[in-house]
Amino acid sequence: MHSGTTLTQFIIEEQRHIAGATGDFTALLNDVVTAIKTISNAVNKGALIGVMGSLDTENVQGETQKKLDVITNDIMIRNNEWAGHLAGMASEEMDNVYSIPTKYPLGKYLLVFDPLDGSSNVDINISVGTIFSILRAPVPNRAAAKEDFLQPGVKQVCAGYALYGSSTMLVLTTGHGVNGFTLDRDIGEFILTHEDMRIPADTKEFAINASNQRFWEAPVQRYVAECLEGKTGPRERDFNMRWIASMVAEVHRILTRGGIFMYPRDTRDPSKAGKLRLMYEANPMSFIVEQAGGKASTGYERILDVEPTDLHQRVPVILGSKNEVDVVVGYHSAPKAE
Ligand code: P6P
Repeated sequence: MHSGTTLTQFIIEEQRHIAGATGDFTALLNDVVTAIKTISNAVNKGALIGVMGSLDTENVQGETQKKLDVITNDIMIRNNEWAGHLAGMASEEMDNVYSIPTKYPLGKYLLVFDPLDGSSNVDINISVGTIFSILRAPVPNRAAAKEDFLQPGVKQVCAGYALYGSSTMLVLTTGHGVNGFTLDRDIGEFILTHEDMRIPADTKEFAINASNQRFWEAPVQRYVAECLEGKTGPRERDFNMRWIASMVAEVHRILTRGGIFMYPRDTRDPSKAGKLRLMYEANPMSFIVEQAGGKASTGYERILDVEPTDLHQRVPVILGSKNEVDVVVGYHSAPKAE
């Protein structure tokens, strides 16, 4: 018999912190967790059950969909649509908001998610994840319209991610710190293994896709160049670099040992403002990072303060160890070099 606190126990205790939370929140989070366990099983079996490879369809982002993108999206929908806790759902894989079928009751929360982040890695067996964010519906028990989802990240009730790696982990916050749970497959329960996760204020490890270097804006060019200069440059220390191309894995590494992750604005398509999506990647991850003592900025403003204008809008992302994020943000407000 395990001695650790189970996620179920933890959620019930957490619910006491959330103003106005009733059993609804606990039951909703349990449904999300059931979906995550089901996704973990599908991802873990992989080729054994024929879920590898791509479809000949694209999602709203114009990205080719993996079979698992669609399968995991369906798992999130099917596990969360029926219980009466939600007024609607939104996903990276769906153009429009998902309306709860009329046969089911409506509830007071909104669930926003990226069902399988980093899915381009799934065929090469690199860690992927699920990212989710829970908001309050402006009008409970009424079918939510797209506008109801367009709330700044500071309004999130809960944010979390599942990491399908060497072990399956669930990391979440409800605004009172960050806690990590590891799936014990023998009993089908998540057990508290990483209590009160904190991001070190300083780091010597940066993460960015260096192949885009020629498209970065000047402040990011300057920051990365100084990292590469190491001891011989103005930062007077050597840096290490990582890039997994799976945001969930990058953020988990930063929560575990510090670091800074950047997917900056890119001059190729200024309208895109970067690659990562605000509502179901940047906002939930920023909530988690801030709750663990880190910082998350677009370079120009706190990510959690960004007022959304579209369900699938993108933002530049600079997050992680707060003193390092401050350096990059400082370069964004420094006078342009003559
Ligand atoms: P690139 C995965 O597709 C993702 O959305 C994030 O998980 C990841 O950090 C980023 O894109 C990787 O982007 O351009 O390096 O493939």
